Amino acid sequence: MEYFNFVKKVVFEGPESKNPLAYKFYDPERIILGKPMKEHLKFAMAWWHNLGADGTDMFGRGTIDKSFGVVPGTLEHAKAKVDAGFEFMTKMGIKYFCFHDVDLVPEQKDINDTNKMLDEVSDYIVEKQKETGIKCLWGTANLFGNPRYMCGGGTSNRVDVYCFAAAQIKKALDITVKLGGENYVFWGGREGYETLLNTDMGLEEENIAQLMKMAVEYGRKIGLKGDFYIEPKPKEPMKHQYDFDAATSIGFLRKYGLDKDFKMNIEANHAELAKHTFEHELRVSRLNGMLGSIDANEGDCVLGWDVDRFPANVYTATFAMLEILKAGKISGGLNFDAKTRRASNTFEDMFKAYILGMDTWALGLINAAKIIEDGRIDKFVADRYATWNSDLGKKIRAGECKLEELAAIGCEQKFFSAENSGREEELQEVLNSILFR
Ligand code: XUL
Ligand code: CO
Repeated sequence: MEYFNFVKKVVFEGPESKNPLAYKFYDPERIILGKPMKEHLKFAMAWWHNLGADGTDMFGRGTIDKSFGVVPGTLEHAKAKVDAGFEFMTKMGIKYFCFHDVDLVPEQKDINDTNKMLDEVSDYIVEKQKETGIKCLWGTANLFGNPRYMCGGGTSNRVDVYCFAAAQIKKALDITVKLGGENYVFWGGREGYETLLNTDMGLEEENIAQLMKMAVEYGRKIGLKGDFYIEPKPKEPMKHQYDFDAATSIGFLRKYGLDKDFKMNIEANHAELAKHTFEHELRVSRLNGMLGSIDANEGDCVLGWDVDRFPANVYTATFAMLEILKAGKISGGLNFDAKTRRASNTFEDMFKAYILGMDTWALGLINAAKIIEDGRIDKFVADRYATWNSDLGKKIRAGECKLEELAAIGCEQKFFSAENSGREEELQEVLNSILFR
């Protein structure tokens, strides 16, 4: 059965094209900085939004029919989603997908029944992978949807809930490895708290670290070779989430000796919720050798919550691609953890949304390469720190100075020279002239 008969294949037609179902900038074979675009941009489809999100919001029922012709909540529907997903990825030329356990099958009353369904549906996915060559970028367990996780999974106050979380993680790891999944994600939506009046923060953090350790041990035993990722988010659904941002998460990983196995999966909209820019989170991760993967979406500056819009902001994608290019190779890719708006309720909208996202990141890549090749911004930054290349600067950086010695030099200076402009406006103009020439 063909679900999306309005298009055979989405192909690159170039910026002049008026065809809404064609790429204007994403040209998979185009060489950028010595590598084809398709290698720079490992795009992935998020199973949950693309095959599951039906436009439901806090105020109203779904607007988008994702039944795919069968009754939702059945095994038949889970398989129809596989068919639709693989048709979508094949037509779009997307080579990867990401999933939560409960995206693949509806959660049953008894976890053993859910697990049996997962076995059957994952067998079916393996067949489709063999036919198409499509791979799994990462898998994860949903430890936030079911009411049992209302007080957390790995940070629950109850050991029985913690074991349930362990059972879901174990199975999600099994399925990730079975699907050849390259990496595994922890996103801690319920791993946080509402009030310290009822919370033992120290115990909760130690417990989730322990759960992560056990997950790494098991994952390595069954053959997961890639990275484990933490996906930081400051809040929503919880008021305080332990994985607030990259810096907090990296500190946590180092404290518990998890930093060799884990990296960051940075999501643009989560960075914004933490009042950071996306590129800030990427830079912090990169500088700590922890830039693993990306959830490519964006927020809305007028709204204060996680709206998971498809990325359209070319400046943001440009700054993000600069960080990725400077990181060199990352283990992950660009997962569109994004959903069409409630009123964009046709399957055509689904294709157009991914085309927008992929074209935006293609422009980001093209622009980032231009900025690197132009060199003016990198040179400005290097020059701005030139005094650190003096003998004194080198000596300080080598840890060979005492505070008294520097204080004496400081006191010799009669006044502060104000000739130290950061020239932000000039640099923004340089940026625009590189981007739009
Ligand atoms: C929620 C979110 C998740 C993770 C995976 O904000 O981003 O979908 O990406 O659990
Ligand atoms: Co995400």
